[in-house]
Amino acid sequence: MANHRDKSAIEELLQLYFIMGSTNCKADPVHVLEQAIEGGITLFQYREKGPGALEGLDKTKLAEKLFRVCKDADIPFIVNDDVDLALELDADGIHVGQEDLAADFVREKAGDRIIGVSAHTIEEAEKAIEDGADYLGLGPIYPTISKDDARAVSGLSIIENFRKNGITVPIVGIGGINARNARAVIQAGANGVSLISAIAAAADVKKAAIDLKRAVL
Ligand code: 3NM
Repeated sequence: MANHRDKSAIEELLQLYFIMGSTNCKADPVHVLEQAIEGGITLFQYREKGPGALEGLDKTKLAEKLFRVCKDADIPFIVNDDVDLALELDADGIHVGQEDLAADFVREKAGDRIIGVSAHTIEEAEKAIEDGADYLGLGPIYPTISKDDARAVSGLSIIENFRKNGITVPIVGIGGINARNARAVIQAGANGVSLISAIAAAADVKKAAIDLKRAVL
């Protein structure tokens, strides 16, 4: 596992952060990930959640395949909300939401791996940073179809408010982001955009990633 935990390194990794699991893909997830990497994603999160998600050995097997694709391409691999899987794979990081494991517990287990935390309020952000988070995920910025229990849409103002309140850690926006609205997320103060459907459900995955990369750079 390489050490990516330097702040400026994380800011760069967050630029185009692709998240997916088997239920988000129209095609074979391995192919989708390969195409997304060819299109220029900078970071990947394996998020096997929601109705129909793989469990147990099936989840582990897909994780191993996707991990291998990332390793071969030198793209860091983050696991959503599953510390044991992250440790088993020797993944580069773990992302947790407010309803998942506490970040300080994850930091204890995860050692020097990247830890991302979803935050919705300044208090949650400050706690996450104190607990050892390397970056914050803020959203949903726009309406999303990819998370059943998503909170109310926050709009761009959540990012602007966090920056105004002195939150300087790397921030990535999430929720309903696509090539048309991604630039605004960066302009509001985020270091990057994270997204599922704009890439995973695209008819041409590689082109979708290329278009998004152009929008954020
Ligand atoms: N977390 P899409 S929104 C995984 O608000 C996730 O914390 C969110 O998918 C949050 O890019 C979301 O398809 C789904 O909208 C993002």
